[in-house]
Amino acid sequence: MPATDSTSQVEQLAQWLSKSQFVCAMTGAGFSAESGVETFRGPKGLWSGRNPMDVATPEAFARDPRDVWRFYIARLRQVAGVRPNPGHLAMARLESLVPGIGLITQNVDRLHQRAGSKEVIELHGNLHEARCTACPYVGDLGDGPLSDEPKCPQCGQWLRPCVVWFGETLPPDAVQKAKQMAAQCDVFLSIGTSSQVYPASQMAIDAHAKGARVVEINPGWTPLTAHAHLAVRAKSGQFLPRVVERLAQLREP
Ligand code: BJW
Ligand code: ZN
Repeated sequence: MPATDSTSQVEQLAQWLSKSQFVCAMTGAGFSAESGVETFRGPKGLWSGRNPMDVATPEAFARDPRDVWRFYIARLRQVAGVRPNPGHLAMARLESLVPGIGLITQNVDRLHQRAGSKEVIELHGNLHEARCTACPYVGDLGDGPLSDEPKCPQCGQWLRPCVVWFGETLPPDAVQKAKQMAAQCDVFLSIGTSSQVYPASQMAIDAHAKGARVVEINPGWTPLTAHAHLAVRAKSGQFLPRVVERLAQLREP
């Protein structure tokens, strides 16, 4: 029987983690929601009132780079003003409680790193760097570029955010590592993601096919829910710390 109430779900997941050699976690925008970072989809999402194709495609950038930069500068400032939430801290603590962990994120906010997670696979890039559209230059943006016309210090052409837009390929190293991790894990945690964006959405399905237990933590339903061995309808910043605390107890001699 699948666990349904939240205490038995905490126990179930802690038990599975305690028996795992390798755990894979895929996080999405909902993981940072309790830090105050807006999500993408849904009524209060970052994109409500805006068509994603106006800001998250290379075509949009080619059409109106200033508009796209205004969107990303606002995001960068928002992220600079928030902190990792209890979910991020619990994820960092989980590293010391399981033999191996692979943390894959679709988020561009670097909150996992700020919480202390050591190795984070960033599938969709990050908000904190910009790269040149014409030469190999990549630079740190600090807390945000001063203008909405950031240009390359080496060749004078437009810089663009180091994020992955629709229709662009993901960083090949990151995808390769993430796929390897998904293929070898005993438990795959899908947390705070709509599971709508490929190829990130495929990794839980691949892990499932390889025999991993798939666990979703999300207050809402997603296309993954029907495939999950355990679907937890809760906020990650509330649920994950309880699981990690219980796992720590199980680990005590
Ligand atoms: C909580 C919570 C709490 C709330 N606790 N949970 C048809 C047409 C065109 C393209 C395609 C197509 N079919 C497939 C594609 C490919 C496309 C794709 O998947 N599109 C789908 C939308 C259909 N993918 C791509 O283009 C990717 N590239 C690719 O496939 O290359 C090969 C290729 C090339 C050319 C053609 C075809 C293939 C690239 C994808 C790049 C995604 N980029 C973005 C923007 C990044 C930069 C930025 O940040 O601005 O990444 S889009 C956006 O979505 C962002 C996110 O990382 C990503 C996923 O969003 P996420 O994390 O799921 O957030 P939300 O807001 O959607 O959901 C939040 C969830 O949290 C909800 O479920 C809440 O319930 C939950 N939640 N509070 C836990 N407290
Ligand atoms: Zn340049």
